[in-house]
Amino acid sequence: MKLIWAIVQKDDAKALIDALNKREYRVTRINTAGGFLKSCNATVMLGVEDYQVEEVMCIIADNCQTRIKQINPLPPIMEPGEFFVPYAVDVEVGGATVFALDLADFRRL
Ligand code: 2BA
Repeated sequence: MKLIWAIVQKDDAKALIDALNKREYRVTRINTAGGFLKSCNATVMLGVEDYQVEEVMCIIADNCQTRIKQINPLPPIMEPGEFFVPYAVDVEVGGATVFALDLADFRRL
């Protein structure tokens, strides 16, 4: 058995969960935030049999898009007479960051 953690963009989470539920996967969604962009994303957690891992990876890939986000770098500490020209930096985010961990036990009690 494997425990899959998929960190996905908030905009993709609903479609992904709907697609997983449609294939009868049970999932838990946790609202999370990335450490770099500090923006909200979603972590989808599911326990599956080993043979189901590849199907779940395909469903994640089919439902999660890569997007470009812009960030504005913080202005540096300025000396008098210096000036800072702010410019946005493009960052490519996602489709999804997925971890598959070996699962020792899995019960629904
Ligand atoms: P964030 O940490 O907010 O990162 C968003 C995007 O910013 C990343 O997209 C990557 O393109 C860029 N980025 C992150 N750290 C960077 C750095 N130190 N220098 C330059 N660019 C950086 P993704 O790689 O697609 O990651 C999307 C989200 O997945 C991340 O949001 C984070 O929440 C999670 N994640 C990614 N890798 C992870 C890891 N190894 N462990 C835990 N969470 C991870």
